[in-house]
Amino acid sequence: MFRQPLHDRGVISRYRSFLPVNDTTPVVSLNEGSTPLIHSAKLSALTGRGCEVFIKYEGLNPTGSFKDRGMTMAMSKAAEAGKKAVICASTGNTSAAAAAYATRAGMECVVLLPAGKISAGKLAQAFVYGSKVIAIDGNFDDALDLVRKIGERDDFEVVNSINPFRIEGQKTASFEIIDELGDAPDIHILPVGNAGNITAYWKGYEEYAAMGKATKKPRMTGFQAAGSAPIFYNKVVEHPETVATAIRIGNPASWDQAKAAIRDSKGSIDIVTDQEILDAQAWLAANEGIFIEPGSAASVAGLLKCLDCHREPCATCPVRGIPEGSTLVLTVTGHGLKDIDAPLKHRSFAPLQAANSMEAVLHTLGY
Ligand code: AN7
Repeated sequence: MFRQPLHDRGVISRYRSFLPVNDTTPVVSLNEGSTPLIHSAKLSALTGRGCEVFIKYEGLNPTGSFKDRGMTMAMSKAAEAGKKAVICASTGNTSAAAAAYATRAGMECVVLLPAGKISAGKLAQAFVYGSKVIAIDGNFDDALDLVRKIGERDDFEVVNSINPFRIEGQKTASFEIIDELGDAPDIHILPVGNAGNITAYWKGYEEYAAMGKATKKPRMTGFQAAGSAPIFYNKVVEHPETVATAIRIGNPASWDQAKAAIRDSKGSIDIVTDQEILDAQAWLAANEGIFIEPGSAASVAGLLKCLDCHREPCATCPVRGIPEGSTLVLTVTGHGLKDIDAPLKHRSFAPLQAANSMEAVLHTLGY
């Protein structure tokens, strides 16, 4: 029986022929990808009409988010080019991935973060993986502007998703979904921030379909946080705000590509409120045992919103009017443990109190 070498199990190894690498590219990997595609019986039932809903759980990547898929490519190509240092702006997950993969590659990593707007878990990751962390007095969009300028120098390779190799790596998520389902889904729902991921997924779906590996392509359906929804409102948001700090972005780098993906796939873009995001996060954890961060919950919140919607007809709705038996995939992009403050702040989770005895514990439980 063929066994893949232990040291070579990431997305570059799995999808080498679909990626811009060659035999001399040093592969920088943490065995990312191959994340679970989990069937949700409850969401399927809620959707009705024999539809099947699957959750692509990207929080199970090595640094806890989908960013690892793009980072293995960006870092491998930076290593191939002989770069010694990388830089990125981040709402927290890109910086976590960049920090880990740069360490793996033996490179220096500099991350620019919006001060005070990064979850503690993600900030801790940037530090413990050994990157240089700079908090700027501005938001993510300001940080990305700075990174673009610094990237014009030769010293640093930019590893934000304006680096095309990031998109290449991230498109492998679509390949995995098609490989597992045997075809593309009818609808793909995902959160949108800087819009690199929706761009990458669409690229993956298009490429696999062009190669005959899928008979169809899904409608790409993005959800932004209501306070940070530039694509939905078709206008830069100067001061984006949302509890979902991962997608607190007012001027997405891949804006045009995201619009093209939505247009070409007959998809849509819509918004969800912070309350809908937090409710969806709680719902998925309590109903399906999947704990995701608030930014990720935008996709689940979006589906729940559409199922509950009574606007008729609703131009942006990805769900109503879909044919019976459709397949939906929701990407949930980051692990819930990344940001435990958000759910703890918005709901009280005080433990029941009991004395240190079996009788007291049973009594507290009402037995
Ligand atoms: C959990 O880390 O932009 O639309 O700097 O962390 O591809 O930007 C994170 C984005 C969704 C949005 N879910 O993806 C960053 C950053 C989570 C995220 C998104 C992000 P894009």
